[in-house]
Amino acid sequence: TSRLLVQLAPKQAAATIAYQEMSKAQKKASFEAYYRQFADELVAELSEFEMPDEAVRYIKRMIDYTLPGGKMNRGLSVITTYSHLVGNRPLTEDELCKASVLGWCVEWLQAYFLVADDVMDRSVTRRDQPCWYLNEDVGLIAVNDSFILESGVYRLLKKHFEGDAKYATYLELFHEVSYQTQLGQLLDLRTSPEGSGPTLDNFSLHKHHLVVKYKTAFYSFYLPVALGMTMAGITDSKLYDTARDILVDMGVYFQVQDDFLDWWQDPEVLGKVGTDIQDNKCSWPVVTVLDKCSAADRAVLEKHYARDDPASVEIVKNLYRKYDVEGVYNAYQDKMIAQLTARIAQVTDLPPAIFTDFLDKIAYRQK
Ligand code: GPP
Ligand code: MG
Ligand code: MG
Ligand code: MG
Repeated sequence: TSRLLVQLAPKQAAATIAYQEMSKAQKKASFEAYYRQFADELVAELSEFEMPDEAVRYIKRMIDYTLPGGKMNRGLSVITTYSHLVGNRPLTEDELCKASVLGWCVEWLQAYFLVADDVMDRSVTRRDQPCWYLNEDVGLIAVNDSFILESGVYRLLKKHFEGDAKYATYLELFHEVSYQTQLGQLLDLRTSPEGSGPTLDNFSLHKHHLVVKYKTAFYSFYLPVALGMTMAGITDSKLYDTARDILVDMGVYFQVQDDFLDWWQDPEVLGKVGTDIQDNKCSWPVVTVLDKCSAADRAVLEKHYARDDPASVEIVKNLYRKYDVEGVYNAYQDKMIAQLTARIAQVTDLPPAIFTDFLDKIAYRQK
């Protein structure tokens, strides 16, 4: 710590920070401090858009409500990736700032998705508080707010990278990954049409894999690493392919966890109330049961899945217990972690720690 403080002290000189030597809490605190700076930058420039005070206050309140409070794994991974790629030497203040901009852009993108997703999923809570759209004066304005959050990504990129040789690559990455996520969200929603009752014939492990690969894996896992790689000056597309192959599968594992925790975990711990059963989602527990259940139990699911009624939800959960979804899940986790670890061990052209760090953050997670 003393070394860190000494290095941070002289503001004029290129201050250096041994990022890998910082504790988890220090990394988080540093990243959070940048949040205030970037949020304030976005709020400050609203005057250039002739926004009245009331609108400025609304936007500030909206971003302060929807951005902080998450685990920030995605954002932090940009910095970790970059740090590994430069050989874990101390980062300059400029490098740390740039990597933090990119990290917060991922968090801004995520806030945009989550605000919109909670409207579409009719969710109730997120990160231990009511979903943004449920605020009394918000409602469907949240749709436009999600667009404003998306624009935050491009405002921050413009402010910090316009003129930078990598600016176009950053833009391209955010555009590509956003489109993939929107396509995944389309599959998610079309596989669980509202008011139709269950659509079990559309559900399968294969369909589930496709949905989660697109709606979650690219933006949550590939994007942060690809940004760190771009910032480090990597241009060889083969290296991006290597990273994508591993990270997409890690992202699928992550969304399987999300689906499992949706019914299994205490909402107090999870910070959100699960709605997948009521929402007719093609989620991992239901496709796992469908894969092996009797015709009679399939008929029970036909009757009780996708019903917004606590008794029906309980009947579905009892089937999850009957078919030992928890046991299947535990075995799945062991298998995925072993497989990913083995694949990471074979990576020779990128620092394997990029991937092991990310995997360590999510392995056996409880929330
Ligand atoms: C998570 O699915 C998927 C997203 C957040 C992508 C949303 C994409 C858009 C284009 C809006 P989920 O609904 O299972 O997440 P959670 O359980 O956190 O609600
Ligand atoms: Mg949701
Ligand atoms: Mg959703
Ligand atoms: Mg979910």
